[in-house]
Amino acid sequence: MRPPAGSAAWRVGGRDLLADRPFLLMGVVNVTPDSFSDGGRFLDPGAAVAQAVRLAEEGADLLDLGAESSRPGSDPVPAREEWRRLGPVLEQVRAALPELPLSVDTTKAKVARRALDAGADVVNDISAGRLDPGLLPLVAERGAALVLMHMRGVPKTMQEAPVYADAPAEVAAELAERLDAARREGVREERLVLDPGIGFGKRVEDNLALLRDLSPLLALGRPVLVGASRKSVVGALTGAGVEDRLPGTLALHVAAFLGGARLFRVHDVAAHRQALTCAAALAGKE
Ligand code: HH2
Repeated sequence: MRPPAGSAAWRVGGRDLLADRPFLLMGVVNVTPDSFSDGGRFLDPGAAVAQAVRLAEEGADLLDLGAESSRPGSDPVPAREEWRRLGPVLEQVRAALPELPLSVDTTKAKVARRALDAGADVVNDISAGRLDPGLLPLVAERGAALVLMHMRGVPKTMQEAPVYADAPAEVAAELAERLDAARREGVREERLVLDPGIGFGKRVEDNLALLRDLSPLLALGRPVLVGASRKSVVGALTGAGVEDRLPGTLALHVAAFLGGARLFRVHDVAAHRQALTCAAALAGKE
């Protein structure tokens, strides 16, 4: 029998990271020239490592390192270039923060393999194993943890004409199919997390519908991760520029937490720790 929605364990390495915490904060470190909010800021490995240490000090439970932007309209980066950016940063972050779980944001098995060799614990795949058939078998073989994120199509074209009649139900149905694919390839149930992919081929109303009703996703029995940090949905609702979207981000993430999400991919760790700690107390979820 499946555990009740929202109470599932998430095993990363030898630990259940959700065992004694109401929520987990995944701090974002983008080693890219073109990410929508922090592109170019941490391209230098030293700056990226300093940012990782800063986010850990602010209370990140794990870090997500990415070297390929997935903003709408972006082109894919060859694996060799992705690893050239990511490799040195991952190695230095692993050395500087030996205990902290590290996730690598990639769709490519080649990059994921090298990252796991260099000490990463989690693969965060925005394509949920669709873009590279080698990714799910690799994760299974290595016993890594895995985030399966929902996206229709690819970043280059995903915002061209997104259409949903019922985003929560459709996203859950499409992720259920990816969850089955991961299980079929041998990824262990307790290693898996699901993510509705806020901003990935969705209109503002679709993003709001997903954040408002996570129940179809939670019914799949795995913990849910949400990443609305600084995204265009906040800009569309408020007119705020990318650097000024923290208040809107916090509102969306608190709502998602109260709706059952347990993991949050964020650029601003300290502010989220304060907001979600208060929300957890309010909801009796400490
Ligand atoms: N969003 C982005 C990248 N990776 N992974 C998951 N699981 N969920 C998300 O919502 C998600 C993600 C996009 O944000 P960012 O990394 O800040 O920008 P860019 O893709 O431009 O590098």
